[in-house]
Amino acid sequence: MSGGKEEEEGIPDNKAVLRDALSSLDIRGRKAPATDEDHVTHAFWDTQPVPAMSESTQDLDDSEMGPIDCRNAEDIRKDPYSLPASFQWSDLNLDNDEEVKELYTLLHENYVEDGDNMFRFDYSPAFLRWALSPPGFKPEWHVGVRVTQTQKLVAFISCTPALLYCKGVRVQPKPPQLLNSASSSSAGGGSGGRGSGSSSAGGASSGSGGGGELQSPNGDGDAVDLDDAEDSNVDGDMNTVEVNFLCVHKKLRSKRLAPVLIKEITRRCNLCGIFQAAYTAGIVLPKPVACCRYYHRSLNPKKLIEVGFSRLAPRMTLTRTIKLYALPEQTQTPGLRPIVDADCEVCCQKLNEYLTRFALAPRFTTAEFRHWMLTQPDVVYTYVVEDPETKEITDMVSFYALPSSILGNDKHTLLRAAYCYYLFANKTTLPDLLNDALILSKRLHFDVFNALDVLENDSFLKELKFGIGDGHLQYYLYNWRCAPIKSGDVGLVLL
Ligand code: MYA
Repeated sequence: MSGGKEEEEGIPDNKAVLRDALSSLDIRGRKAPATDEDHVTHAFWDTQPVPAMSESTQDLDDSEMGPIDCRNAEDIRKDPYSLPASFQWSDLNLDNDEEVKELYTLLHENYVEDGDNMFRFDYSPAFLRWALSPPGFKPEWHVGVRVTQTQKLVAFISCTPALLYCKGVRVQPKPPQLLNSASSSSAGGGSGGRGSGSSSAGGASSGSGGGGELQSPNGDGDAVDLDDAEDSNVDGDMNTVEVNFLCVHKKLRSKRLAPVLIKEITRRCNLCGIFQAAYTAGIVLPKPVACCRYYHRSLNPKKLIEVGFSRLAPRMTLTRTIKLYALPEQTQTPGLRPIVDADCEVCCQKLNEYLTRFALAPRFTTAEFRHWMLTQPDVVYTYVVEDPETKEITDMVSFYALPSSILGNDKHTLLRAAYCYYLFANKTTLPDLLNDALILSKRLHFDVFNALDVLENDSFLKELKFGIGDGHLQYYLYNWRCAPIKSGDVGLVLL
């Protein structure tokens, strides 16, 4: 290792690494060349239990849906994957403020940027602690990589437990008796080879399984037993995880560190009997289960234009634009108020019930609901509508706070964005409910309100003057084969 800036930063000084990082950054800054994605090879993903890009999943019926690769926790390697020399694994303890700060700094400097490298997500320390510590979380699922000599945190991946349903079927490993009779497909889990395909798929939805500790999936593609959801995770016994915050320091990019992180977290989940996962990414990998779009509603158009987030529409002046996006001071729905702890049980039931309408959606226990929905300033905000006469909670809307650093702007450094999270509306119309969410976010000084075209969000986007974003968000399921899902049938929102 030589002296200079890199050493001060605690990262080995390696010109080739730096050159790789810069060239890959350069590429990320531009649109990917037009290419037939079906024929791109993926040295890592082609070894994983995910459908190949070339695999046609369009016509899969529900009986063919299910795990791609079936293994037992006992067959999983006990030792961590090897890291390149001079790096070591390091689980982050998020009870420790210093370690949260380290994660914050890694992501603040190296996490997701837009295609033009103008904005970078700036998840706050409080947000990260919230996002990574729901009921049933495991510290060993906060996987860090440090430079051994300096102990600098240079890479990270995490997952949190979740209960997910896909087309009425619980996303989980194949029940034991089906597993025993499964074909000898042994791919995935990071050790190479692809599952043999339909021979091992479909077990979970056959309706013939069940027994043992794994509950029989509800294979009717219709109603879902919510008691099942309640029971399943009281003690953290979840069957799926949501993977997030994969990040490699810019100076260590393109060195195939990401596959090692993914294999290691997969191994750790497999050892807990978890073989399926959900994740989202801006890029196309084998193989998206759904492709969603972000929409943006200007709250502070002047600032959004100044920082290059939006442009003045043709023939529009700034004054007219400000007027176009102006909102009332006060919310309009009678009975709208912040959620309180006592609302959680009934709201959780109503949200779970609402989520059964969607092909891919989670179910929450009351404890999880409390964690994810109770308002924490600058992290997450939830409001309910209480009928002024009956006192019944009829509707709920929530949004989370995810600012972005503004890169290279002299006047502004932070873009304050609210993101639409979970909601249900039994009485108020979605446009009315979301209009109030816009008013509340404006009052909380957010600059923009973002929403995906998931859930029934499509029903308010146009009316409330959302504009379509330029990126896509791909949804993925690991080790789960199923037909593609339309964005409006997605009921899952990842942070
Ligand atoms: S999405 C957010 C991802 N993070 C960022 O975009 C932050 C900025 N970028 C970076 O930090 C790096 O560029 C990353 C890649 C770390 C993304 N998801 O090490 P490499 C594949 C999955 O040389 P680097 C989120 O957090 C790529 O196709 N794979 O590349 C969800 C190639 O494989 P292949 C990705 O640029 C994460 C290989 O990595 C992604 O230095 C879900 C290249 O590796 C990506 N976003 O580092 C993870 N980007 O050759 C999957 C690149 O095959 C979870 N790659 O094409 C799977 C389930 C695990 C649990 C299972 C439990 C049962």
